[in-house]
Amino acid sequence: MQFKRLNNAIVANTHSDESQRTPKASAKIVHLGIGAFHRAHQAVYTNNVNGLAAKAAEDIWSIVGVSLRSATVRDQLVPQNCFYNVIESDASGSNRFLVSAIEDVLVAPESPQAVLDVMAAETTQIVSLTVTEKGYCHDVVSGDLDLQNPDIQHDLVNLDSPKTAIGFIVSALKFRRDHALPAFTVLSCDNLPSNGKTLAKVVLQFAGSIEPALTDWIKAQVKFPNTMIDRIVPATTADDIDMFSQRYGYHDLAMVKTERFSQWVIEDNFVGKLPAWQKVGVNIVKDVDAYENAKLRLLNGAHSSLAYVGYLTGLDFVHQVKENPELTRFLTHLMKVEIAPTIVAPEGLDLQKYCDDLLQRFSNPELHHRTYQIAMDGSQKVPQRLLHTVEYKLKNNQAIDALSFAIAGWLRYTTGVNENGVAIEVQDPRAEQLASIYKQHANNLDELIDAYLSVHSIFPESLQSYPAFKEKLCDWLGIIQKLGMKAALQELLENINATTD
Ligand code: CS2
Repeated sequence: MQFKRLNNAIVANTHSDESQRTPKASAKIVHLGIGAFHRAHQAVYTNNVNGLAAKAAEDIWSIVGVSLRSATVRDQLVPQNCFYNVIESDASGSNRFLVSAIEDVLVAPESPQAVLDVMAAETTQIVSLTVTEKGYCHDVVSGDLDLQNPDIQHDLVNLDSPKTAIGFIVSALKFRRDHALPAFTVLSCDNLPSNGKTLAKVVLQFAGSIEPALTDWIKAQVKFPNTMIDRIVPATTADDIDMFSQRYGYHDLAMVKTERFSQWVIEDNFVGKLPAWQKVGVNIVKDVDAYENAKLRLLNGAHSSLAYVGYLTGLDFVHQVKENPELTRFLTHLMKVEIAPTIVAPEGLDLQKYCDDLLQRFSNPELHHRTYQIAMDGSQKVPQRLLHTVEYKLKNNQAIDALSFAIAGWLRYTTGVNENGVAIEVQDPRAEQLASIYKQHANNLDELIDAYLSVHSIFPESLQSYPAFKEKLCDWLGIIQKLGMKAALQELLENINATTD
């Protein structure tokens, strides 16, 4: 692949690049939520399939990315012909490569019809999503579509100009049904338990609200495979772009940085064609649950825990957390002693080694992965990342000190003020609700925890039958508030030692 430097931008200069991609592409993926994660993960696998296609009789696939909100990614990618670099690194160094699988980027609020047109086109075989937990517009505990969500209410009466991923999917599927076109596969790539099943539930509830017969067609024709996706992809910063341009001589506004590790496990449950992903390292299996459980509880559970505890001890980056001996002891105990025994490992996976590998991945100094980035949207993440594990432990009469410490750390974070009295900008759809609970009950810890636990779209009602959970949260939140996070962590570690000695 050759480039020329033009207007200080990265621009592919050969006809062969273009002819290798778009004109020959016989099938399309429409991807909703074209952020850094998609560009460093699914788009890379598809790009690798296209690389094979030159040698084997594989189809060339192209991706049409959709931004559901802002025009930023389109404005970065389209002037570069949608080409961009991925920089992979670990402790041994880094390398870069170019991705050319994306054909175009559409900005949904500018033209919802253009998005619907490409989703309705028969060449589109797969509609995939990385829209984060809150993009599913559901109650994370019950899994039900949130009919009070204003965007869902809008979409239910404006199917020709939807705002949400759910609205777009149902509208495009309805068009296909009405025009006797085949359905597409809907591929969730977000960190939700049984993400395909979760998505199917909200799509069917939405469809049922507009036309019950449509739900029957979707049930019969559409597939929603579950997936486990894994790659740590921090948000690209202006410094990353500058460093890249100094190192390689190209100003690539759409570059993404990531680790070398990458994993994708997909349930074998498709309608229509799929790229030859299994030839480029994707594991297509009968059942994804065990992989997803291990990843969500161990990687994401540890990530959220280290984000809150690390942020409140003044650490900005994940690798700094890993450099701190106390925090590492906390994490190791949390993962190996409290979380791992709740998981039935997928065949061939040694959970203790998996934990060691994760701790190693967290120590990657090249990534500059912000604790603040992971701390976002806790109300949407904590239930599946930590509370499912807590419930399992309580049912089995097992200790939950590190788990409840992490959850107390999250609650402390949502008060919106750090230990120096400086405001934290808590980015979470429930930030206001959690802050107002704190304001109302700040002087009475017992009442405060009761008020948090009564938010059943975060804390399942079933947790109320275990008084030990409330006691632990009261203990640890009280200690964190009284002593500060660092000293509270010391106390936790002494406590853990005393119980495991
Ligand atoms: C992280 C994830 O931001 C977060 O909440 O825990 O994005 C994590 O980096 C990925 O799931 C890793 O696969």
